[in-house]
Formats: sequence, structure tokens, C-alpha cells
Amino acid sequence: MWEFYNATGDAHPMHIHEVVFEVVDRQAILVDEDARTVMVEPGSSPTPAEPWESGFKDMVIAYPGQVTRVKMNFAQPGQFVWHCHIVEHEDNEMMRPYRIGPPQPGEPS
Ligand SMILES: [Cu+2]
Repeated sequence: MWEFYNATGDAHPMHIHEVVFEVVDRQAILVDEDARTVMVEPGSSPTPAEPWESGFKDMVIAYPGQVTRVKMNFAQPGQFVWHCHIVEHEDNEMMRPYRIGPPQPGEPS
């Protein structure tokens, strides 16, 4: 289960390479910019995925002020990326690596 905490003012279409996933739910979050923390809003309840989000996906929209949860099984070992599909975001650090399995030769430590 991955959780995308969106503490920005924009919706982000998040894409995870090499895997398909199911959208589980979304829930309100609280952002404390002074303390630089984010947490699930106490007393809030998760909202199920929308009807059009049923089935396996490779992209999900992470809305502002919410955590978006997705679940998946990683079967393919290797090094991949996950990123926002908005190019300006992707080019400004919203493309991140992830690895399945043991470290690989030449991988940065
Ligand atoms: Cu984005």
C-alpha cells in the first residue's frame, strides 16, 4: 500500500512505472507548514475510490489536501520510477526512483 500525501494546492496525476495498482481510498489531511508536518485529519474517514477508478490502473489523481491510497503487488525486480504526469512538476523533482529486490551493481549507495 502506498500513500500519496498531497500538501500542495494542485491535483497531481501520479504514475508508477512497471506495476498496475488499485485505488483504495482518499482521506483528508492536516498540513502544518510551520512545523513542516502532515498527518491524516483526526476524526476524518476514508472515502472509497470513485466508481470510474475500479480495476487496475497505472495512474491516479492525488487531490490537494488528501492522502490517496493505492495497493499493488510488485513482481518485477529492478529499478523504476514514479512521477507526476505534469511535465513541469516531473522536471522539478516529482520524478523519484524506487527499487524492487536487492541492490544492483552500479547503483548509488
Ligand atoms: Cu504534479
